[in-house]
Amino acid sequence: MQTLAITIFLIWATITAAIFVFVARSGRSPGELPLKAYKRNRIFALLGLSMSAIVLLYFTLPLTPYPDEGAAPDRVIYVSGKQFAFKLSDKPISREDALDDEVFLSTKPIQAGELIEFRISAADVTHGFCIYDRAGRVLTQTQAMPGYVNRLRHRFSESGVYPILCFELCGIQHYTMKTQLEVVDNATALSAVASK
Ligand SMILES: [Cu+2]
Repeated sequence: MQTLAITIFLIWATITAAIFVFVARSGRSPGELPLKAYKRNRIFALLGLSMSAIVLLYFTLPLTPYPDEGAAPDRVIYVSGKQFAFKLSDKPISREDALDDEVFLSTKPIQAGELIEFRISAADVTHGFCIYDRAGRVLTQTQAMPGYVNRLRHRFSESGVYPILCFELCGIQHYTMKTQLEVVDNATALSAVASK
């Protein structure tokens, strides 16, 4: 993935540098401005860009999280960030509880496949709420901001323990700001209920 990213970056950087060199060189001998050709090219450029934008939107819009927006979530989990910890709860978290180090909150395990809506806020400064998979790849993320509730929807396809890390440099101990989320299979959740 890193190799792909650096390759794409290098290709774009080369194209951008080539355009700069071309423009810088063509500016040396201004000559007569061919007004007719300039106007025609401008229309072609506008049409070309508009068409590319429409095609790009057609292929990428369905990939955004919005198609889930109409559905009611199976579960709502409240999240509050503070320097330097996250609190997750099945009930809304008051500012006092968010700031109190003695108050411990937790959530019931999530079932794989459920549509989860995280309602994320912060008690002091802006933090990031970033869920990783076990391989260390980012699954989804948003900011945790004081005074705002950001909604983040996600469906965990597999059971497991998912690390959550702060994604925003929020202070000197930012790197210690982490928690985790347990996701269980439907079968495991049902047997846990049955054994009670
Ligand atoms: Cu942080």
